[in-house]
Amino acid sequence: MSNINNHEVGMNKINLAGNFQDLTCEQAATIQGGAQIIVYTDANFQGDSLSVTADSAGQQYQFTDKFNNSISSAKVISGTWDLRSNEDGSGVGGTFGPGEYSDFSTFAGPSINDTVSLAIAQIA
Ligand SMILES: [Ca+2]
Repeated sequence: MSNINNHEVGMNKINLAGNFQDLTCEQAATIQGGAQIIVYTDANFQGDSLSVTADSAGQQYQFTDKFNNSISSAKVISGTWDLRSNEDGSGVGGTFGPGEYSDFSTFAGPSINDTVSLAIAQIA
């Protein structure tokens, strides 16, 4: 758990708590189910893969070994994930909701291809 750069995370948590009673049971179950992202070292979901899960907002995962500075595609199964190039949460990065991201080298702005070192669960 970290407090780095997490004003947004904190606000999300407050909003979730405040709105909780308005959610349907199904929506609540989805949120309580946590966040999951699967990362791949190559584009198009190829190469080595790693599944990362979080059960609360703000949880961080630091990539090591062959996954550090190597991720080139990802699938966000649930939650929203902030991917950052530096281990302290700074640097280039992006926020990814549920979906498939087949090639990190094709996004607009500074490329995050082969740069990601940290994943932060924004909503879980
Ligand atoms: Ca790569």
